[in-house]
Amino acid sequence: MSETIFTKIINREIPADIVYEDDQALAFKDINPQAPIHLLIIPKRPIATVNAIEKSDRELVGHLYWVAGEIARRDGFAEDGYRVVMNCNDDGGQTVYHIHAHLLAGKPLGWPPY
Ligand code: DGP
Repeated sequence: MSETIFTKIINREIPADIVYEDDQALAFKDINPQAPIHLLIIPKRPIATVNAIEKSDRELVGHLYWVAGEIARRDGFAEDGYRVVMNCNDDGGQTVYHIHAHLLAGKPLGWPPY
């Protein structure tokens, strides 16, 4: 797949406000926040869309959800609550083709999201 801006963030070629990193994942603040807390959690190994997640990727994708909970517990908003969501393709609102979990928190979030 072609490289996206998120690969440049992983490689520190462009700056980002990184809040978590381990061997498999990176989390950083969204440049256009939609909530008081809006983080993006990405795998270091790029996968273009949710459609491209393979069976062998299940542990990696599950890890992104574990990272979300870990950040929420660490930063003290786990009990208040939060949302973790991945957008897929045009109708899902995806603009960067390297899967990312949006972690939104810091206020009561509306549902449905339109
Ligand atoms: P989505 O629309 O689901 O593909 O979300 C992509 C998000 O990525 C969007 O909320 C804005 C964010 N974003 C795009 N470019 C950058 C960037 O260069 N830095 C950061 N921190 N976020 C970015």
